[in-house]
Amino acid sequence: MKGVLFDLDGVIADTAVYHFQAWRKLIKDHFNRELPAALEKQTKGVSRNDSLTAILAYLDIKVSDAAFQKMTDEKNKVFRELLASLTPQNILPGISDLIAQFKEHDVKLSLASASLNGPYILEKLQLNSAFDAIADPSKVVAGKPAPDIFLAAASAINVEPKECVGIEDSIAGIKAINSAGAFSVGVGNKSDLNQAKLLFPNTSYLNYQQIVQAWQNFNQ
Ligand code: G16
Ligand code: MG
Repeated sequence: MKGVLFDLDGVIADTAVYHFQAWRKLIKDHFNRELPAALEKQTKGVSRNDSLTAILAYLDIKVSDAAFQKMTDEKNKVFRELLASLTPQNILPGISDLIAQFKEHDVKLSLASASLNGPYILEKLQLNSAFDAIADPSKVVAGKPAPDIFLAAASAINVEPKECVGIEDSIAGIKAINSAGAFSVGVGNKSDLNQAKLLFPNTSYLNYQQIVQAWQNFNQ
């Protein structure tokens, strides 16, 4: 195992809370409608545009392209305001230790987040220097569940996908890792992430030795 492809939201930090808070505010402000908590799952790991598409489909609302663009910009503005208070204390439990273990074993770290705010979030968490590369989601053709962002993240550290593990909390993300040909490590529950090759209930359980062992067994 030579590389690790990290999802950001839900794995490194719980920015999903801020994403959904920003979507809720946007929908309340524009349509005076509430979003059910269940919709959060559908926007997890999914690009900004695909998230709004899913939300509007749920609400059965159609908007013009210009209004759509305005709404995504507005959501991002609120999201960025919420991110301003982010500090290294927002790094999820177990992640700093796991990163240290990877680095100790010369495993390269690459970010495979759908978020265009990835570099800003890593900066706020003071994790920039830990990463060898950040794949640019604006340069990939198709978002998760397509494999593109994970392929880009592996390529950015010059490691073959099969020599990488990908760590994800979303259904779309696990599918993307599997299609990229990397070994998928899920963080979450089995009913959602049943396609993950290795699953941990939350980030505090992530364990370097277990990950390496499972990757080796899988590739034997
Ligand atoms: C994250 C979130 C998604 C969000 C997407 C795009 O993905 O899980 O909810 O819609 O990024 O974010 P932004 O609007 O900041 O570009 P990931 O891949 O880090 O889980
Ligand atoms: Mg995620």
